[in-house]
Amino acid sequence: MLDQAKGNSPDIVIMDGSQASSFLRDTLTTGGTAILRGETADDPGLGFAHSVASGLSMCPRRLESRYLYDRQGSAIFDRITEQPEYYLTRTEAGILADNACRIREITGPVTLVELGSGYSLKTDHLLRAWLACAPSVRYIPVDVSEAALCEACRIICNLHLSARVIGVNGDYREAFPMLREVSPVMVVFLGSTIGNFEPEDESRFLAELASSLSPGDFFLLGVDLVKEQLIIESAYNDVAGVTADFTRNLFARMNRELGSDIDLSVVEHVARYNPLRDQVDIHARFARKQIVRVESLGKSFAIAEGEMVLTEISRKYHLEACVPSLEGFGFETEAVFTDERNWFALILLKRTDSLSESRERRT
Ligand code: SAH
Ligand code: AVI
Repeated sequence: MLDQAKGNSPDIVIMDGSQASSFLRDTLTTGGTAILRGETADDPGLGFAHSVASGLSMCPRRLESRYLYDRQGSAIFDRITEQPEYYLTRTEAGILADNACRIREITGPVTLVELGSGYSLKTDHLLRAWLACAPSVRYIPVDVSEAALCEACRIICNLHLSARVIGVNGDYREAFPMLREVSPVMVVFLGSTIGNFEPEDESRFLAELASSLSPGDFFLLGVDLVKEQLIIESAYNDVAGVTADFTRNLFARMNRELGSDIDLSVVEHVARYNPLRDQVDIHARFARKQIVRVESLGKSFAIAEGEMVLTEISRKYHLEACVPSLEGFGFETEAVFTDERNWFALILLKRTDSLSESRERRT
């Protein structure tokens, strides 16, 4: 649940390559909070328009999941995390609460960079562990959702007056060139958000991350583990219908930003677990034919009755395969923390001295 702490909104600064690093250094030493707006931040409409047009031209059609998170989408996701069926957030928060101090012992006083931070609610366990050992903490949350990022920065700075917080509004990769500047660092990627990548995108992401980190830097990764099908499928089909609202919001966003004119009552949420691929496939099923317009591009797409449009995948992991695979990208495992049911894992990795050896092992 979001904290309603009152306070000023952080300043928004438009980021431009070289300026970003001096701005980063200054703000991290003087304190306070600000948001850097990256090149991949969502401009009103255009990036989204091209992504939708490209996704609806595919066969089968599929949309990019990053666009699920506008102001409304982030707020709906926050409600998903409170649903009784959605065990992921609760379980990971428990692991963090139990192990944040141990993680800080291993890493020392590194800067925290969090990818896909959302409202940064679980991160508070880490921030508190860092502040229990030192008077200040440097925290850089990175998220495409400007609304969630601003809210997170505002709440953290009100709760922890000595925290130095710079939000980066844009794609995860926007933060990669900064990692050398702020090393020693721990990149934090929670929530099993890595599971929303296709396998080849995940590999590209891990390779780029490893080569952007300096030897000795840390990576803390949350992954949802393979378990009974019914438990996983229920998490994506909550009885209150909040996950269905989340899927539908992508089309509501198309109406708001692209003039798509979709009848939202025909958009059904379908989430099924595929045990052969260890992944949940989330589709929007169109109960009736629709013409979807993308006004700014002058394009229209006819979606047939019964057609399914893929909006998201959520992959689940086997620890025995996942840990060696991560090591193949140039990490060594420092610790693995799980809950008592083994439903979720937090893996603490350290960038090795050289990437070439691990590349050889991977190929
Ligand atoms: N880490 C939080 C939020 C997870 S939801 C938690 O564990 O609860 C996924 C978050 O990643 C959202 O806030 C979304 O806006 C962000 N996100 C999704 N795709 C992204 C991308 N390509 N680049 C940056 N942020 C992204
Ligand atoms: C952010 N991500 C890890 C969530 C998940 O579980 O895959 C997104 C989500 N989609 C529907 N429910 C939750």
